[in-house]
Amino acid sequence: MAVPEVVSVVDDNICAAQTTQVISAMFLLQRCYSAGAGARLASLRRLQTTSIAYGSLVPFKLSDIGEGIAEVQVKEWHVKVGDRVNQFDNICEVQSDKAAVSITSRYDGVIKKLYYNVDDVAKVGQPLIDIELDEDLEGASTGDQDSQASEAPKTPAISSSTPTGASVQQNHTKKLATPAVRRIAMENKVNISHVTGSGKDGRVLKEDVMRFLGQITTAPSDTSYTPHAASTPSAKWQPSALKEDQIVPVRGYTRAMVKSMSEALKIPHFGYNDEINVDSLVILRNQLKHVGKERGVKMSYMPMFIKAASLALTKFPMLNASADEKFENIIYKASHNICIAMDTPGGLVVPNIKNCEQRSLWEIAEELNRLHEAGKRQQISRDDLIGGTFTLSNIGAIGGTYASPVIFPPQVAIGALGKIEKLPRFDRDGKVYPANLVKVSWAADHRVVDGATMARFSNLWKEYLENPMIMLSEMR
Ligand code: CAO
Repeated sequence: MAVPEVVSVVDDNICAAQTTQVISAMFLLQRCYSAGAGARLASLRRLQTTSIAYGSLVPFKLSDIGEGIAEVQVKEWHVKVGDRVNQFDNICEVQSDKAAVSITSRYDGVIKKLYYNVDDVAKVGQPLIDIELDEDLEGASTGDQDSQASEAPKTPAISSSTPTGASVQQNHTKKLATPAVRRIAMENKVNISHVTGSGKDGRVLKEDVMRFLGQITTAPSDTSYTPHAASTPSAKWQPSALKEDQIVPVRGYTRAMVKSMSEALKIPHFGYNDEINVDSLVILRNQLKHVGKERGVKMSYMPMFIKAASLALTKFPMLNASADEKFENIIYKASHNICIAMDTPGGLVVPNIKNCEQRSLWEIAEELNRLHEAGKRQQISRDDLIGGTFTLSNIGAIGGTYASPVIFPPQVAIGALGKIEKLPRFDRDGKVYPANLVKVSWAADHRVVDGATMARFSNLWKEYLENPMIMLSEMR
């Protein structure tokens, strides 16, 4: 059972971002507008920028997308040679080993060349397309990454017929926004200084302007990235037998799995299994399920497994821990950020529910519902993916009894749950009855956790689940 690290990536080219690509712009800004970078970029603009004249051919490069990613796979082109594109138009979908991302144009012009075919690997820093520009771009660079990422303060000329023209122009220079966003604001006669920016350092994004205009009603998406349904083998699976060998490049989530699971294999795993009688839990869950319907919260067994784990972790902090790089210190984490292995249309994703130690069952259920829905739409935010401290994998939602879960580095423990099933067991009077049972398979890093500790932790977790009253009595 593999639980790969899956984190989001973004692309600088999404400077002219679509509504759903806000985070891309935010990441860009984070890099471009950090204190030191600002001055550096300003000087870069002065020294390196060129005025690109109407009809100039601009290579549109794949900028640094962070997270140490050097290449991406081109999944789909939305344009072909000869197509006219405007800023914000979707150019293509790319997939790194961590996430799928849309690339949008930051220029108006005509596509002159596509450098890659679908499924080719595109290198960061290399051109994706050539665009023949519609107009002069004072201050635009011919593809230099920093200049491209920098914000040339090219405020469009304001018509004197605009009543507030002068003040608008003045205010426009105060707010952080890309030229493209400024242009949208200007075209819609929006004073950008009146728009609340949801980007880094209050930067105004396209969606902020659209929200200001009432064209969208969603709240600013703070950390969401724009993943798209990654094409997985299951999505393309054809039930016909292969007539010849097929070569499938290792891409997307599989690549992330290769990395994190290779890392995980350095960990000496200790396994421990047990059986939990969930008769009482089944009754409790059925009751809460009905309450949940009224509250609009789906209460499955998972929130109970999670809360019980958090309560048990309070007494066994060494299982909610990670070692430092040289393995000289073990850090016991105060927060119980419990990761949930999630089967999504894009593959396995492992978001975490933050601070489970402070959350009620309902709050955990709400978070799980939110993540589950986001997972189905491939819209789990980066924040939800980072900072996990312990993992539970409910493979039993699909089937199975026991598993051999693989620790999700740098964590030190993981538990996998099998399917809850009715099996004959003895009651206290020695009579056979149909018991509700679930098997748990734990794995722990044997450098940090010994077998006895794992067993004691599991016993406590089991006690909470077999006697939910004890669990409830220990909740704050
Ligand atoms: N045994 C029996 N029934 C189960 C169950 C289990 N282990 N887990 C879930 N169910 C039931 C739920 O209670 C729910 O029942 P109702 O329809 O009566 O409410 C139903 O199955 C559907 O549950 P769910 O899957 O929608 O919700 P969940 O909160 O239990 O689980 C999630 C959410 C995301 C953990 C799960 O959907 C999932 O993706 N599991 C797969 C994890 C995985 O792939 N692990 C492998 C990782 S390594 O490659």
